[in-house]
Amino acid sequence: PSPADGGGLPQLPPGFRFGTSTAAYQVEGAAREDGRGPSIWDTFTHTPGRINDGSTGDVACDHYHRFSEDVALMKDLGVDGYRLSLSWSRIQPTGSGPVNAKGVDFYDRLLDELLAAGVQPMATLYHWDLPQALEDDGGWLNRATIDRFAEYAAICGERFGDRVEHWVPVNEPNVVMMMGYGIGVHAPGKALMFDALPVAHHLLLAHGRAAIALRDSVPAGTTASVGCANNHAPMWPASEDAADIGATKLFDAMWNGLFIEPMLLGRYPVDLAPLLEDVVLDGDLATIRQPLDFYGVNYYNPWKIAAAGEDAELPFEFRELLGYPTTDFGWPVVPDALREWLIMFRARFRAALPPIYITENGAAYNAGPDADGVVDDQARIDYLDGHLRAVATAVQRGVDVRGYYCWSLLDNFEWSEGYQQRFGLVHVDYESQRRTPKRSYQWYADVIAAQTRSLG
Ligand code: PNW
Repeated sequence: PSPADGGGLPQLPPGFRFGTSTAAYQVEGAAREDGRGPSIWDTFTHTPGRINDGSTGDVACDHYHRFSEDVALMKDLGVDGYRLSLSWSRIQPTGSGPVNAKGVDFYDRLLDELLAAGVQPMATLYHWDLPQALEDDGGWLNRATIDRFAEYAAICGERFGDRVEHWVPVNEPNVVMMMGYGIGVHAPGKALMFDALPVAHHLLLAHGRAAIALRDSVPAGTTASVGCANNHAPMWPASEDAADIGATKLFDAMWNGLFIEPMLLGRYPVDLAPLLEDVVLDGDLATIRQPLDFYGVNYYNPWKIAAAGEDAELPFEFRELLGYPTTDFGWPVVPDALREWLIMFRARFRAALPPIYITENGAAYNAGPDADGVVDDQARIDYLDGHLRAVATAVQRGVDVRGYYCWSLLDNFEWSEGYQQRFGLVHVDYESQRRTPKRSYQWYADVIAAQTRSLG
């Protein structure tokens, strides 16, 4: 290893932002404290049979009470960015009406502590925890939810806009559409198949309306930097068969294009526009296409797609992508696909594309501390190393990537998997709430320290 390449560590350009990422329901706990109202994830996790290990986010990492310790971990790690999400039902317990002062206080204290530690906050307004009261009125199938979201966004802009560096209105609208409303493995647990498409349109409108509300509401003298955090996965056909290629194109349009095209170009992919005709009203596409200060990409792995059989419920099928290592979650590890995807994304959208941040990337490896208390997660180091190098190469090829937020700082509540999948740089013992930095934490600290040195 030569000093020029950071002693064998990935090297990113000067000023590149290194961070970590979490979400409120996955880490906070304190589900019924200080006036927080229930969200659809409280309802979902308390419904028997929904979560693989029967767990809930009631306590999670108890970050609500332990955030100082967690910010100290970030400071020691050397990151200068943290992507968190705000719990809507902590701020507005029923999703509308007056603000819960204690909920706002919590985020005040957290944001202040982050800034004092030299960590710039990126705040997501909606990381899947819709106030249950709004779900009772139809949730994201109801256009009125968008008005409530814009009001909530304005509250957040006004209260936190002096301290939040970057805003993300909606995390992964495609996952919400598919997992929450399409197949029902996430809250609110609806399996509507193609009838879930209106959810995509409403979440896109929520994104646009929140962008407007944030920009209008941040304190005088500040400007809101607004982006997105869209999950993108390269879609690879299972064979050269026309049917498989066709199914792959359709699924690619539903997972990727359905969100990219309206946000960046103000239109739906041609193949999907007819399916949305009834829900798209005049002016909607202009509302969705707000100028973005950055484009956030959550990347984990490519998917392999095949055409489904005749009487299947959906026209596509998901196949195992063979020939690659897999994480403990079974997800294939394909760093090159991130590099290729970023290069394709820039080539295709050019001037329409703002600077990119990788707003999530990481892997589940579930080992805990050994007899010496060491969490040896070399496989996570390899995953992160490969993906950071993929980003570095994309940057060298002209893709404007400004930062990388590793998912996740801590092991946490992994949605329908419960606590069984561990994505953290820091191990969490859920009995004692003890935090143990893993080897990957030290490795990430070394990567960050090596960048600082290369700045001279
Ligand atoms: C993302 N998929 O979820 C979320 O933003 C995080 O909250 C989550 O913990 C993390 O990735 C790891 O899962 C995803 O089906 C859920 O492709 C599903 C998919 C991707 C991301």
